Amino acid sequence: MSQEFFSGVSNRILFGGLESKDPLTYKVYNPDRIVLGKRMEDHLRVAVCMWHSFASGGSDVFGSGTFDRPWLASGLDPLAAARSKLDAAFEFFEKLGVPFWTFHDRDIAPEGRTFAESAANLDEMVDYAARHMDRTGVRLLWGTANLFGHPRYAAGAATNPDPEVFAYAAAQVKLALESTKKLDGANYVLWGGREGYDTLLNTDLAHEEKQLARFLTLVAEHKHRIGFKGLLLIEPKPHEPTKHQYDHDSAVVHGFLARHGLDGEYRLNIEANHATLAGHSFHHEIAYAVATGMFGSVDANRGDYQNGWDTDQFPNSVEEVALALFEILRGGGLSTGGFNFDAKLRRQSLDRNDLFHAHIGGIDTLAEALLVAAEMVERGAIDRLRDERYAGWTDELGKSILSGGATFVDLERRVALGNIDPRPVSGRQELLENMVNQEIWTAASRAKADATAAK
Ligand code: XLS
Ligand code: NI
Ligand code: NI
Repeated sequence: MSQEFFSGVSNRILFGGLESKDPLTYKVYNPDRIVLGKRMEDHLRVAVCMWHSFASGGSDVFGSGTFDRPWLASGLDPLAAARSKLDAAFEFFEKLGVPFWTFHDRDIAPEGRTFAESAANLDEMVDYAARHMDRTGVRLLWGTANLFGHPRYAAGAATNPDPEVFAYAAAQVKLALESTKKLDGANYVLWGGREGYDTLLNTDLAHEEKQLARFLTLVAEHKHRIGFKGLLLIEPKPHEPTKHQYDHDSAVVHGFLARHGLDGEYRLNIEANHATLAGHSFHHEIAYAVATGMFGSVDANRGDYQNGWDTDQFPNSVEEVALALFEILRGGGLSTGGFNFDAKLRRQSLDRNDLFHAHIGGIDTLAEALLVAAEMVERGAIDRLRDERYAGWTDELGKSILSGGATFVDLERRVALGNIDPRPVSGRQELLENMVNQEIWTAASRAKADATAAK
């Protein structure tokens, strides 16, 4: 056993219930609790991310890292440091009791002086991670490649004006995909990174679109060639790091994929904060993906409504997550996807235990939101009002329109005959909003009653 890093937490974090005075317990998350016939853990499929939680030091544009992450110190042997980072990470996953983790290739293995050296580093660290996974039972939700950190990708990876950069990125994704397969990953993620532009004055949009489509086609081809069974996921984001990112939001990505015949190969990995940045609600992005059959997985961080950048905070709004989960449950739930915490501590959160508090709060928020969403589904009142609103479409008129049977000529004739005279009806928005709040308050008081009964 390697050196213990999180020595302030000696045991696994357990369910303590609402009355628990111990901040290092789950207040709501109870992995074995059955919700709509399924274990809570299997509904949520929570994953911890290497990137923000272990690979970043807490630097921002005004200052260097603040976090106590000794494996990031300068002058260490890069592979020894990479091993300590994974040791600490797996100690954390195990103590937190989560079923999954996620990584970028460069999060777990240092970039070497040559491509061959980077490849060898990755190979070695993938084997090292595999041993930790076997030992702990923690599984891989997704792997991905970092195609944005190195200066060679300053003008993009797949959409770089230089085909040599395209080739380099392809080689890197090939290895990251193969590594994900080796670790039995449930999905592989592509976030655009620097696929976008800073100024149109130097950018050939049509050419870059062709390049990106080619790249995504090659990824899908290689997935099939190696027999990777997981889903390929694209993560939309409207801007940052580039002024405009091609994968702006769910609908834009869906349109792009459909335009290039790739919508059967990819699903969406939706990040709450990216929805905020796109001027959408998280609810909208999830609902769009579910409605179009494009839903895959969730990056569960939240943004800040005053800041225009990706603040990647841990989720803490039950309402926001409950609305998203309501759509996910109605769509049949998560299959290979999960909820990963692509979220980071604030720069002043310096204690080792802060990483626990952040994840415990985020996981409890998901758990409470799941209870609310499950109630909304079970009670069915919101669905009934929605169905009522569309009831006309099940009548003869609605059916003949949708089946293509009725032309404009037919419709004009019917209206002119005077037997069509629509009357506006209420959209009942306030009533529906009250019903959501009622579920939130009910779930809260039920949890309180559970806690009292347990005493
Ligand atoms: C950055 C993205 C990134 C992806 C994985 O904003 O959220 O973290 O999730 O590359
Ligand atoms: Ni993000
Ligand atoms: Ni993300």
